Amino acid sequence: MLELSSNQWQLIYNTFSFGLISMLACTVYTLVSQSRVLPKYRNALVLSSMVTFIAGYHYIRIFDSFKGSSDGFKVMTTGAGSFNEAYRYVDWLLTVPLLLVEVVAVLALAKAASSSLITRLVPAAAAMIALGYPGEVSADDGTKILFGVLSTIPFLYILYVLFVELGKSLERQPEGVAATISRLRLLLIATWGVYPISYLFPLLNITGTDSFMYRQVGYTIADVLAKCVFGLTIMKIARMKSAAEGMADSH
Ligand code: RET
Repeated sequence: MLELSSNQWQLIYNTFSFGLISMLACTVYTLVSQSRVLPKYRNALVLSSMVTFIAGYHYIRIFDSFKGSSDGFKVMTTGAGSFNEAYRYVDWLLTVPLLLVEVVAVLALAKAASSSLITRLVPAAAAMIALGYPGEVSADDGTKILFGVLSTIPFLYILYVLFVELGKSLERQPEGVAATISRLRLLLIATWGVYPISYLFPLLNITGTDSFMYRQVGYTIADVLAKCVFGLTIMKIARMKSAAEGMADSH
């Protein structure tokens, strides 16, 4: 049982509310903007809509779980009826592979190059999340370290593919697009870094109400950046490439 102050409790509540509506609004925006990009980039937008839709659903569940596990400003974190963190891992298991496919889709590379990237990135992303989960739920430091290290291996592999291998295809992108893709990768590294750092909290003995609050608020902000702002950047890239390929600007 964590006894939050009313400010802490309300900050978490409001942050979840903000996360939920950001996901829903972003889903609508990328869905209705389909015709603003060339057909070959539309799949990237569909993927972004799917990611934020799935996340919106999970924020409803997380929000419900937070209210259901609260008694006043006290939150139950263990035992029956406790706050359910597993929703986040289920969410990542679905959305992280989709986010990577989204990046590959917006590049619109030759079919062989896209398939090769996807068949390496998707299993690595799934392995990273699946291996992190047993460590996340374990109370034992040894188990946490073991699964943390195992999960870091596919994480580093994903970064290698994105930064080293994908870098080669950037040279063939139209002017201005390469710079936006570089910014997209920076956004990715800055936001994805939040998750393993927060995983380390219990190992560093950062526990209690403050750490609970920072974790929930931090995850939610990272999720909005990694899914919504990321999706909007993908859309910007798709529009720049569509324009470079002769699509008349609708505005
Ligand atoms: C875990 C376990 C500890 C080691 C590592 C992890 C990485 C998690 C990441 C999650 C990314 C989530 C995203 C969510 C959505 O928008 C599983 C915490 C490396 C990178 C991008």
